[in-house]
Amino acid sequence: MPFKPSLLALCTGTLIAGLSTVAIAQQTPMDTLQNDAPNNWGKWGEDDQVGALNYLGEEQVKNGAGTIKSGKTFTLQIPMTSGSGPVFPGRVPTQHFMATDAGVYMAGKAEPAPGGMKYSDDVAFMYLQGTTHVDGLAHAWYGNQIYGGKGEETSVHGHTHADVGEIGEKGIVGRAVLLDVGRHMGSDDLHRLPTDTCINLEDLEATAEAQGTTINKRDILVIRTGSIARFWEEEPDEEWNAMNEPGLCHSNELLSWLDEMETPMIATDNIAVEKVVQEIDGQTYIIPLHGALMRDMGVVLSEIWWLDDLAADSAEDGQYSFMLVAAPLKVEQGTGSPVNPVAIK
Ligand code: UVW
Repeated sequence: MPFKPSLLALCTGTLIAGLSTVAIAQQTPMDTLQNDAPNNWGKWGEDDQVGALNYLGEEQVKNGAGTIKSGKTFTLQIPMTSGSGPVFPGRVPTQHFMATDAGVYMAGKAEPAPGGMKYSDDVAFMYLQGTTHVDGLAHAWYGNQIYGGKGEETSVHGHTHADVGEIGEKGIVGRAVLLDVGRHMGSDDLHRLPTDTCINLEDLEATAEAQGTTINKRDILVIRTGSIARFWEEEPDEEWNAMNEPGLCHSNELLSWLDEMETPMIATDNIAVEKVVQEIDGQTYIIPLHGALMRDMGVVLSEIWWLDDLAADSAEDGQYSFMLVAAPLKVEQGTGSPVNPVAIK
């Protein structure tokens, strides 16, 4: 039944507008789903804005550095191609334009600078989640509360709480493990999961075991499905489609494990970390893990990573742990930010 606010609720809502506190929480199927699931609101203080990233401190940076053996580096962003890229329905790929190039000199519209120098300039229009990106904790919510229990009105005209700029301020540095579920459970040739595959906790554990990887508390989890590579293939096994990509599926076991492991962030090579459409107890949910992880637990999500080169190298040398450095841009009040993460082995 749709939520119908009472007169009292409306009056109360008006009174509290701007206070970033919600007096009457709207009820949704997500509330039922999340009834017994972990919730970290208040764990790092009432005004915390970076959630489980608080688990990443100096010790975790040193643990990350401790994994470095060869000094090999891998950049994990997909290419940003003007007008083309895997994006969630409703978004458009980055549009990139030259504002100044040799054409302006050739057309006589500009002269070289004294001394002979010329220069180019460019400009882009982009969804900040239109490439490899990190989401701010305020990016997705259910009911009328975002991460930390703040009111959803904090998103209006720019997030005034838990925006991605806060994560940009902190930066993301630590020990990460690659869980190549695509290689462990997917096709022999492309090491890719079939579309619509649900990845569960036991799949993560089985993958770690097959790889001989120890997952430590506070490790950043980097999960490979093999899915996003379809986007660039001329003859993919299936057309890339945001709505049927393989991904994590909601379960209390998974959430409790992530909570016990004090997981700060999950990054994946698919569009949404999770399987976008999930059927749970006869109810359809779209991106329920965004609600469970981001809103309720403060676990940071990062998507559309390019993991195939790192995964191939890991399969060869057997090293699945590495130092991860990923600094999103300090987009004040932003929902998300492009990022080019670097893995150092
Ligand atoms: C979705 O919202 C589906 O993805 P993202 O978290 O990247 O915005």
